[in-house]
Amino acid sequence: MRTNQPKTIYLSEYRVPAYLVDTVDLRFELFEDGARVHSTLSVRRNPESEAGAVPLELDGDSLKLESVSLDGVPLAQGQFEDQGDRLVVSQVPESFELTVVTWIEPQNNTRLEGLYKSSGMFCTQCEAEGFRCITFFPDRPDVMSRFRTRIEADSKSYPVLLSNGNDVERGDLPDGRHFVTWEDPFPKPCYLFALVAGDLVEKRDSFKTCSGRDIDLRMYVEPRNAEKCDHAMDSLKRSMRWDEEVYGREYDLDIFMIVAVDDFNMGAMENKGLNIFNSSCVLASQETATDLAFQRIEAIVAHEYFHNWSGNRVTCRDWFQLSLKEGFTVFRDSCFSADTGSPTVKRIEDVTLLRTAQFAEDAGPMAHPVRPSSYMEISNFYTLTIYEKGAEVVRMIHILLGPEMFRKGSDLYFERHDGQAVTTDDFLQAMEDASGRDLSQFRRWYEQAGTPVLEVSDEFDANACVYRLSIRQQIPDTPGQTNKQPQHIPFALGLLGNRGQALPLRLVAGEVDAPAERVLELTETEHTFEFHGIDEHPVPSLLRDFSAPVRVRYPWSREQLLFLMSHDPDGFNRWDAGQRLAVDVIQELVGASKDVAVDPRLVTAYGHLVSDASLDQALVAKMLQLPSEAYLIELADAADAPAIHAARERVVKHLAIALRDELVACYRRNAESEAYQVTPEQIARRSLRNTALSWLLLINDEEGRELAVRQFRDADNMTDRMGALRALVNSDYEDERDRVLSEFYTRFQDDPQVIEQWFSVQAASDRAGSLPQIRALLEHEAFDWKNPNKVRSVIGAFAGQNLAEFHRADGSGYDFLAEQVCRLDDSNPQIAARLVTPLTRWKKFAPAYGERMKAGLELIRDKSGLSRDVYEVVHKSLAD
Ligand code: B3K
Ligand code: ZN
Repeated sequence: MRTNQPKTIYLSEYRVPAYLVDTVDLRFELFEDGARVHSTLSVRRNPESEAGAVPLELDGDSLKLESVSLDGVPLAQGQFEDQGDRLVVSQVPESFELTVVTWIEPQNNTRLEGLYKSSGMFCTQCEAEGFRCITFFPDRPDVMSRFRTRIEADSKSYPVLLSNGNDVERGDLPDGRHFVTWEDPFPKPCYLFALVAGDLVEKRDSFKTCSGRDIDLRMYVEPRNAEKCDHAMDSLKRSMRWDEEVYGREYDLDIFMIVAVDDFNMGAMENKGLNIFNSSCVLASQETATDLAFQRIEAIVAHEYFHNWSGNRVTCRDWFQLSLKEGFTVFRDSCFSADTGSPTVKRIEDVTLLRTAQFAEDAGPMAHPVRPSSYMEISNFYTLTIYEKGAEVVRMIHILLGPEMFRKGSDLYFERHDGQAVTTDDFLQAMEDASGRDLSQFRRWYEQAGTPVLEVSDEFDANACVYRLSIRQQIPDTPGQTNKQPQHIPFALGLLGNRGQALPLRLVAGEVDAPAERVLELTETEHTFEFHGIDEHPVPSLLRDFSAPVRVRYPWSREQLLFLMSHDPDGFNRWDAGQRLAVDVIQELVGASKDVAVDPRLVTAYGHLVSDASLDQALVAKMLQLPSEAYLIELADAADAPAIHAARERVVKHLAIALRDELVACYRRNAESEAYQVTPEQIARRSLRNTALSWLLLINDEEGRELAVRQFRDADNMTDRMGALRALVNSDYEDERDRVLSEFYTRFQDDPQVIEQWFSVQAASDRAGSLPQIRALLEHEAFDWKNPNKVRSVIGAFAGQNLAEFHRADGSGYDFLAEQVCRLDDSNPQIAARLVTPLTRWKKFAPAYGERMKAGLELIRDKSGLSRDVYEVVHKSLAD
């Protein structure tokens, strides 16, 4: 057991850097057995620091120091101290040049932080603290420097040598080697540094900016992926245009490059002018990528591109401010996706993720504010709270200020802070200054963790024609935070009359031209609003378009929900009413005897959705997806995952039996005839037919089986092929399951991104993903422990989606996960720490499960040499 507890870092201890680095001159000598990094820094004392003539301290991690010199003079032992994670030079002048030479071993770097090798190429990942694995440096985002980078490598194996900025020099060297020098004119923090060296093909395109400059767009991929770049390139150009039109932001360098890398810890990275992507988040073709993948790629390409302004030109002062760039950029990419596809569907997808996973995080042991005040390992704080809740917080500012004032605020923010490293407070200040609005109470969204709960009650006074709505907010305690103050919440609502008509919302009697929708601003613990001139008991449509990241409690009757499902003019709330109804019906059946019937009204409502082709099919496709098991668990008090799984499956089967003919008709109506395109209409059609298929297979329908087998064989795109595969894998047709799985593997075995999907469709299935089957997948020839995507597609999918199997009463799923986390902790702590997440939720489950989950955490806790990443997650989860 580890005795050395990792240190906690506090926001309150932030001090400006004692030294600044104006320029960095790097020279990389890349070899097969390692790399030598020569780094020359021009350093000067920070005039804003009160520290004075203190020793210079540079961060380092896993470096072999070869030499240090100051102003060209080698330092002798005693003039500097190599403390492993720190290089200290005790006597330094006010300004000087420091040259440090280090030796590193990218080929043995399995953590995938710093410089490492992936399928034969060199690449980097420096955010948050990876640059210190390359050379000694003040590795903090408020030190911004101009970088010049020379890369030297073997010409044959590494013909392509890339770094940030513009290539200013290239040439040959002795022994079949060559070099390229890159210069980035924009000062940047070292976390945005990037280097790539490999044998890659280049795909080129160009973009003319709003001011008429031509930008060279380049994608670099392995030769076998050359045909999978079009969608990302197209998404990039659309993002560039959108950021000009919506935010007035023009691209700044002359080149923009994207590189695809197979081994990557996350989705992608916004390095200045040289974005590096996980292959699965950038490569796509009709035959190999699903609609979901196409959409994800578009969103991630946009996200990384948008960071060029929200993140790179204006960056974070320290890592507590991470949501400054991440929340804002997620908000930006989400608006971009809404503008290019269906806004309602995009909103539904965002809210589904938020309510399922972020709310769970907010209610768990790792809950933290959007601007945390402490951490042990910053990699653990790239969370749904920082990203998704952070985006919701920016979205609320957009709602409160309105689009014009918001744009004024963002213009001011970019203009005021261009080239600076700033805080979330600076962002809010710019929004306040531009709009004249007071956001002081709103700041609590950044400071208080936990999901606010709004208890809504109402009464109708028929005599006075007044409808009263009372809203009480309460923010639950979270680790280290109690007695929270009320937050400033924009609450959008409408009222519907009993014919479905929208009622005018008169806040004072006799108000003329009252709107049918209002955004109420909640600032107190309790408010009561009176709506006048209402002559019937209305049905409230609350929190329209999910105007705030909160839980709303209101005692809707099933009749009211059915009514809202078909009448609410707010598409999001129509969907949400359907979800609430389905949740209510499923919850009633959890652990109940077979005598408790499935509410027939659900069948009627779903029958209408399946059959009425005049409805918005994109919305219908979403409405037909029943609430996920993960969401049902999140809503439960003492969750019993297998019982929830059984109840949910019972409802789907009931619907499928009752609507069998309608499902077949829906399938046939949505059969594809036109050429494949990723449009909202086509996506909806494919989604509908594949939902119909999966329901039919769940009830062992013979016609369904035939349709699925035919679709699997004949599909001209991965969405349909995968839809059929998934339906068959999750059916009781065992022979077909095995046959299609092996046919699929044979066909796509050379494509790692497709094989990831093949792994996860099995690992997420209660039919194909029992524990022995999961163990067999880990032994499969295509499985690779060093590849995070493979690890996620088997272990992550099992523990995150195959909930009935993972939560087996004997605890074997938990022990299995603990075992894999311990194994991965030695090679890749970031991935290991992520995989622990399902176990951290142990308090959410019925004690019989929770206690065993806790035992799994204890197994991990007792492993020797635990990484800081896993240490933090496990210890916080076990704390009382
Ligand atoms: N900024 C990166 C995330 C880096 C994560 C480091 N552990 C990707 C993004 O959010 O755009
Ligand atoms: Zn980001």
